[in-house]
Amino acid sequence: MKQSYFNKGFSNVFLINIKDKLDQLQRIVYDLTKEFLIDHDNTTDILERLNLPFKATPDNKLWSEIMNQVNQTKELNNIINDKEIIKAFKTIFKEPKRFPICFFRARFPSQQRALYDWHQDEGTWYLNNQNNITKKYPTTLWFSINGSNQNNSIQLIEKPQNGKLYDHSYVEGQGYFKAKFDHTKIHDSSIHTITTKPSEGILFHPLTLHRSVPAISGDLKPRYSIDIRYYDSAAQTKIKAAWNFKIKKIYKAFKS
Ligand SMILES: O=C(O)CCC(=O)C(=O)O
Ligand SMILES: [Fe+2]
Repeated sequence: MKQSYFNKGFSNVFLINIKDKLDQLQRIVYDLTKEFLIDHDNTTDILERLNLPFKATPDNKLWSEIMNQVNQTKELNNIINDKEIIKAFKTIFKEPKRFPICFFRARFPSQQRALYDWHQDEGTWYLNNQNNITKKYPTTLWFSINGSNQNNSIQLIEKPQNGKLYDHSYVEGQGYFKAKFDHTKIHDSSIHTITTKPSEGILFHPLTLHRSVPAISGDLKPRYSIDIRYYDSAAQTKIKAAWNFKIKKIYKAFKS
């Protein structure tokens, strides 16, 4: 696990055993979405129900409501703080500490705001100058709630983790989620599309380029995941950022 993380920038997909807590969260998500799913038998296995297609594409308002509601639950918080999750981070960190930015994400069919272009997670908060965010360099554990496949998971680009932070541009409705880099330098063979069963996850470095798999039209099946972030409070990390991104950061700090 550790070796793959340091050589490629991400670990293998692995199982995290938090069955009861995951089950509780799955039920919350189902209750919030059941009326929008195709007609179904509500006695089937909860996982089967969580993988049913929607009747139609949820609009922005509905999507935001579901995201916000799940993000406020104690059941989500219980998962993020679970000892099995911390154990996963202990495979790469000495003293894992929770990072403030952790999200439940619903990738809904054709909901554009839920689809992220190539980015490095560090780039998404780099311009934020708050003390609890800056220079922490958290690792992300992308954790699957209802499974994911080649069409709805994430893709990561393999690269040793001592890379550099690219400049990122702002995407409406998302934030600094678009890395500026030379796309011709990326070979198809270095792009990894993951697949997960529910309760499986993958760890990736804050400089690892990744994105949501682009949407295929007509796909009405939801994909639910949590990006859980911890950093190592025992580590002394330094990274190199693109000069123009650095200037943006200085300018922003100066203005505020
Ligand atoms: O879930 C996705 O599609 C993207 C998630 C992501 O970029 C992240 O967890 O950092
Ligand atoms: Fe990300």
